[in-house]
Amino acid sequence: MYIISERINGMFTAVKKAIAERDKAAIQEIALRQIKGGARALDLNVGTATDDRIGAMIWLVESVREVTDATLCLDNPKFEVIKAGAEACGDNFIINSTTAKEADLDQFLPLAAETGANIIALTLDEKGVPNTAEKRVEIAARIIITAEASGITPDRIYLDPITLPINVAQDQPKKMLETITQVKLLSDPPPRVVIGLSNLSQGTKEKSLLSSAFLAMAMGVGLDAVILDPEDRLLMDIMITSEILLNNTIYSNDYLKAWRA
Ligand code: THG
Repeated sequence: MYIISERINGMFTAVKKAIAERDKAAIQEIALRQIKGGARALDLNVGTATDDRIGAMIWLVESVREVTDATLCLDNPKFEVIKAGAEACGDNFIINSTTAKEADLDQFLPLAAETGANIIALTLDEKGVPNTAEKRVEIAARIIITAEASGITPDRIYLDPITLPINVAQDQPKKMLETITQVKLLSDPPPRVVIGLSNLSQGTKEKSLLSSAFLAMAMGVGLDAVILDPEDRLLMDIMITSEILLNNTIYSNDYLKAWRA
């Protein structure tokens, strides 16, 4: 499983404050902790910390780059913010994200093509987030075809079936599992699939349990990557155990210890 850290996000009060005050050490400490926990990439999301999203994104990239070469996942809906982040990165970044809206694909796909970056694509279009798996798969197919025309092979696309909070959309997780199963059949090589796991448990009481159970299910139908907090011990234990059960890593009685080493 490709782990993307969710923690460098202006949604968190401490991060919001660090961005506003340009407290580099605070951001760098989170980055290093998340990598130690098992993150291979770091999602960078400035949130609402400042009106200057471009300046904040560049600052985040530069701050994190001082302490690690890990892949940076540039997370913003605005193309200008992603573009500025991409320039600050140079290489080794993921674009997070485009939608299937024509206006977005027209901007984000050429950036991915030019820079060679992998790109996350949300299965939503001008009509918003679809309510059915079928519609999401249809949008995914459109993304893959449009990307191929720009020279981006399906294995460079991380489709995101869009995770909604369980307390307002309880019918959605099952539809996401159906979507993941089906989009894997769309192309050869297949597209990859990523989810923002914590969206599921936003505003709920049993965050770790909800996240862990759903992660295991999503891995079972072919999830490739996940945005989460690797410092959540239960969640990571379930993730590592699921890798064992799917025969992705070799079993030993000390498999948890071995993975962490
Ligand atoms: N897909 C893609 N990118 C994404 C998401 C996605 N990026 C952002 C987000 N979703 C993933 N990151 C988070 C980070 C934190 C939380 C949820 C998703 C979160 N925070 C807690 C809450 O709201 O309850 C705590 C916040 C706080 O402490 O203030 O849940 O889906 N491609």
